[in-house]
Amino acid sequence: MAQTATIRLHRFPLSGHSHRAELMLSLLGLRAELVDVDLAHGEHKQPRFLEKNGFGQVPVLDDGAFTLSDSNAILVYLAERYDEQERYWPRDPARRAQVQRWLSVAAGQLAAGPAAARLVRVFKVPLDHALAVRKAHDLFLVLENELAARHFLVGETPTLADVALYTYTAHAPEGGVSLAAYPAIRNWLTRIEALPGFVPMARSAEES
Ligand SMILES: N[C@@H](CCC(=O)N[C@@H](CS)C(=O)NCC(=O)O)C(=O)O
Repeated sequence: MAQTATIRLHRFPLSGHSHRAELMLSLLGLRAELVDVDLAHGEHKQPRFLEKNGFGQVPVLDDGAFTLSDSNAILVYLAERYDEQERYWPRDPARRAQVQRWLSVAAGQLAAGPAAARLVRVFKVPLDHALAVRKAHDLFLVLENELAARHFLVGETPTLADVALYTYTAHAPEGGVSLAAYPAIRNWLTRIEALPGFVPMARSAEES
């Protein structure tokens, strides 16, 4: 479907969950207004924002009168509504289920591993850094193995799975998780960065 309403993405520029949604908008060639939410001053816990997302988290998408939170839900919505060729959220049941498998990994192992390690290093959130780093490497071993066999996570073309996993994997070094041992993952990141419409997330100062 062609875009008719104004799309707004409420985001934080260094949030990987926000970037995931921003990347999807851009890959689909959609025009979107990016609205920065001031997390440092608690704007996301104010009533006006909580009306949009009771969890008080970014990202939140407004598409005209429709409001949606949760980055993976936003990916599914954008693909369902605007990806007419069904490239990113394939109709075939087996492929779609494989994409869903990776969306679960994005909300599970990716969030508990590389994303959590980055929260500690970049935002000084008091989580167990050693545990998060261990979980990140457990995940990356599986990813490395799967990506050695194909170009993208579900076959030879990109899907929502790649969009969901990209940002926190690419920015894992900011959390002290090196990608040096994972050549297939690094090649996959390069392939995503070469897609028409790719937009990067700003890098934070922390990197090792
Ligand atoms: N499940 C949510 C997680 C979103 C999330 O963790 N957002 C973070 C920024 S990356 C946030 O808003 N944190 C502020 C808070 O939780 O108070 C999603 O996928 O959108």
